[in-house]
Amino acid sequence: MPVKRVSRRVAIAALPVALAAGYATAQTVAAPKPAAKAEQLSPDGKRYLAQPLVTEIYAADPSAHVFNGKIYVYPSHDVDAGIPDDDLGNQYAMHDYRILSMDRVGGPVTIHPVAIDVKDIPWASKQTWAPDAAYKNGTYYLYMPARDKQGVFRVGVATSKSPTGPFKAEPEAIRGSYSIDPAVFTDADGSSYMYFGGIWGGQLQRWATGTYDPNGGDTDLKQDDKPALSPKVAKLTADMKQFAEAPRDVQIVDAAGKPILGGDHDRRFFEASWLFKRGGKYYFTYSTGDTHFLAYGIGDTPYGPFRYTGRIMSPVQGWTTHHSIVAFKNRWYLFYHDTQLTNKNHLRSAKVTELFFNPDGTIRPIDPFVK
Ligand code: FUB
Repeated sequence: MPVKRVSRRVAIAALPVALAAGYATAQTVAAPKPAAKAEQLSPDGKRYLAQPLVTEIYAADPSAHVFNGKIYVYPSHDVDAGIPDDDLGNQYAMHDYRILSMDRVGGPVTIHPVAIDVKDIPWASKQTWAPDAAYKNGTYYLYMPARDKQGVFRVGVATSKSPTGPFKAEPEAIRGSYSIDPAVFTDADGSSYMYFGGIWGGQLQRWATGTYDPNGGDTDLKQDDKPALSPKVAKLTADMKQFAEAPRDVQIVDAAGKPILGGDHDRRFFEASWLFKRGGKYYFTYSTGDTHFLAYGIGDTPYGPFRYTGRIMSPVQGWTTHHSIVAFKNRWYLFYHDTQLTNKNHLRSAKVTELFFNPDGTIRPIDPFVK
């Protein structure tokens, strides 16, 4: 999640003072109130559709799940390490995870204490990026991408008896894991699958040949007339801690069944995989990265192929766009982030809005700004 081709960088606002603080205990904060009129406008004069879930910390890449009748959001915990923007994403210098929970959308949100810090992840060195979580047989699993000691992104797992941690990390990253943005989906038969990958700062292009090539930085840029680099999927072992198979390509195809090409930046996969099931169909959703769309394809199995179907959300404020989609009390919700509070690409706030489907199962696209 680098900053090449930044097209919408905007002025820097003052940071809320409370944001630097960590909390030793959980903190419940009031439901987001409508901000003052001036605050509701983006730097280019647009009015935000939703307000940040919390303003006490920065929370990005929100992976939402329903556990025990509540919504738990597993975000990246954005911090400002004072690192200037670069193409490798070093400015995204997160080092721990804080979990959010709520009894209802629009109600108070609890910010839980640090669930795990990078210093307690034996294999990791830095950059705890977009996580996801899962539950099985009384245990909660936190899936965490981070750079290993050699600087290569891997995905590891940590466990807890509580959805909010503290989590204990496995000593090693998941064998055969690489790149970023894990999303774990559990099907009705109890099988769980991890979707992952992200190009550019997420290093997926360095794995194009199947092994890590530290000089493989431009692979995706040579793909214009070839199938785009694919996100990956692997079934998880019964204990949820390893891949049960070698990762496979997630195929995203056009209406004719042909792979989306690398040059098709409006539709090709960049990062931020998510998968949900509705009406017997599997929806693979993702970010197109440099074109800033949340997009989706629909398939008949968890492995795909997924036929590109359209956009979920048009560009938010900020360079990155990332999301999750969850059903709760007979409604569907899109969790996403933007940079409303800071105008800095690496200091983001999680938001939520309701998601609606058309009778044919397609998604009604969302504009993050109110007209
Ligand atoms: O938060 C760091 C990275 O930014 C994530 O891994 C990407 O999906 C992007 O949101």
